[in-house]
This record gives sequence, structure tokens and C-alpha cells, in this order.
Amino acid sequence: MFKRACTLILRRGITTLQSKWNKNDSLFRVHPSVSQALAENKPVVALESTIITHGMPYPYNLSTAKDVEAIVRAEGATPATVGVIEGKVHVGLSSDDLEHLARCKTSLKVSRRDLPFVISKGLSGGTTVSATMIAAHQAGIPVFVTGGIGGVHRDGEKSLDISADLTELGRTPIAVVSAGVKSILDIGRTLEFLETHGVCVATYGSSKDFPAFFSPKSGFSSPCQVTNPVEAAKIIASTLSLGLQSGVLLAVPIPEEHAAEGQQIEEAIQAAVIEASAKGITGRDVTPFILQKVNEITEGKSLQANIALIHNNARVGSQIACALSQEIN
Ligand code: PSU
Ligand code: MN
Repeated sequence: MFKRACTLILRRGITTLQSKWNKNDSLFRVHPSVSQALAENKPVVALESTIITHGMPYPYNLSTAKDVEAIVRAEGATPATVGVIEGKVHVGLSSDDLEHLARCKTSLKVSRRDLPFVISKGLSGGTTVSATMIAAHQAGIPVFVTGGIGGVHRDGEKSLDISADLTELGRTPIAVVSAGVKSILDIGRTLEFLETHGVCVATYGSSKDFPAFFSPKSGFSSPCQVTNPVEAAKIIASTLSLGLQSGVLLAVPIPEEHAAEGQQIEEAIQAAVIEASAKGITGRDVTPFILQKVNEITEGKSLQANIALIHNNARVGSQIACALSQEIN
């Protein structure tokens, strides 16, 4: 019953996509490696691309994107990096597409609200967590790995700068594997907002502490904890079987050996937040500005930590996708 419900929900996504795909004017392009894996019920891991276009400088963005795909493959799953290329939403990018997004300085940051405009104009861009969740859901991919998600910004109660990633988690049944949220955000309010939107939040590992991206602990607790891929997969399978239509946030702490620079990075974040506000940076530009500033101040240490945690998330996320595939097939 449990398996049947999950499988039906995933199949529905794939069928919807395939029927769109069959039309000549399809807005979706599923890479053959991804459609084959889906057709054979093999584990697939969705990956985002704003991290490539806006999250890291060239050439680290390209090498990280390729390394993450290689890690997913080594764990026995198929990577499906999502991005928008000339007005089409691609689920699974070729190496030429990856290279194009990584090098192109004018690529847009594409969130849910940007999709209609970018598609209608035939533009290209990196998809954020929210837009990637939409594409993954349409394709029938239940597991998605990223570095960090957006959240409620500090002073968000006044500015209402709350990432669309959070509302997407409330409305789209995808499991997002991330290292939590950066301390540039208001972590307490981010967790409150996720609760309001009915998002199941679980820390992965030996502690319940919700991780803060560069630091394994934020001082806030997750409502749930899972200690291995099977437990995580059971949470995802339960969400699908219940037909909840909301997502799951699996928060994987940065490995201890890469968290050593946490304090220095933390101080750089404080300085970058102050500078962003002094320079009047707002809206979609805030996160990329702060990421770049923190990398500058820490002389690349934040970038190294960022890369290490994404690699770790890719490993854990792929193991979860494999366990889920066993659970529901
Ligand atoms: N947090 C990070 N690195 C990132 C992002 C967030 O640590 O690259 C990107 C993700 O693509 C995320 C987006 O979905 O920024 C959120 O942007 P905003 O805060 O504007 O919603
Ligand atoms: Mn915002």
C-alpha cells in the first residue's frame, strides 16, 4: 500500500512530464540519461544551478558542478542538474550546458517567480532551490541536493525578505538535502516559517542541532533527527504516501574537519551583512553579494568549506535517493 502510493505519485510526475515532453513546444528537456534512469526506477538526484551562476566564482563553480555529478554517480545514482537554457527548463545538463552556465556572466538567477519571464524571452539562467524543486517535481525526482537554502533574512519581519525556497518547501513534495541555512539569515525565524508552512525538518546525524552551513550547529534544534539514509528515506516515503504536497528539509551538518574555520567565516559574514546594508543591496542580489564578500574576506576559506560541504551533501543525498528507491520499488 505504502509502496504503491509512493510509486503512483512519482509515476504521475513522470507521466505529466513525458506528455509535455512529447509535444514539440515542450518547455522541458529531460536529458536521456535522466529519462532512462527514471523509466527504470533507478535513483536520480536533482541538483540546482544558481550555485553555478551566482554562488561560486569561475572556474570553481564548474569544477564543483562536475565533481558533485561524479559523486552522485559514484554512489550509484544519476545526477540531474537543473537549469534554464534558451527558454527551456533542462532536467539534466550536458557538459556544454554546464560550461555555458558557469562561464556566462549574464546568466539570470531564476526563482519560481522568474520562470514565466525567462521562458517567454528564451533566456538562460541558474535555477534556485525553488525553481529546481518545481522542475524536479515535474520530472518525478523526489530527492534534491544543494549547498544551502534561502531563508528569512535578518530584519525579515520588517523587510519581508523571505526566500521563495521556504514557500516552495511548503507546496512541493521534494526532499531537499542541504547544510542548513547560513547565519547571514535569521535561523530561528526560518525554522518558525518552515513550521508554519508544514515542512518536515530533520537534522541528519548524531545531533538534533540544526546546522548553520559553515558551522555544524546553529544553537537551534530541528524538530526531527535521522541517523542514516534508510530513516531519511522512510520520512520521504511517508510524505509521499500521505499525499501531503509539502517538502522535507534534510539538514546535513558540515563535516567537523571542514568546520575549523567556522569562527573566522562567521566574523566575515557579520562584516559582509553590514556592508550589504550600507551599500543598499536588496532583493535577489543580497545572497550573491554576501557570498562573494565573505569569500574575499576569508581569502577563499569560505569557498573551500562551501565546496567540502556540497560534496558531503551529494554523498549523503545520493545514499538517501538509493535507499528511497529500495523503499518504494
Ligand atoms: N544559499 C547559499 N548558497 C547559494 C544560495 C543560497 O548558501 O548559492 C542560492 C540558492 O540557489 C538558493 C538561493 O535557492 O540562493 C536563494 O536566494 P534568495 O535568498 O534570493 O531567495
Ligand atoms: Mn530574497
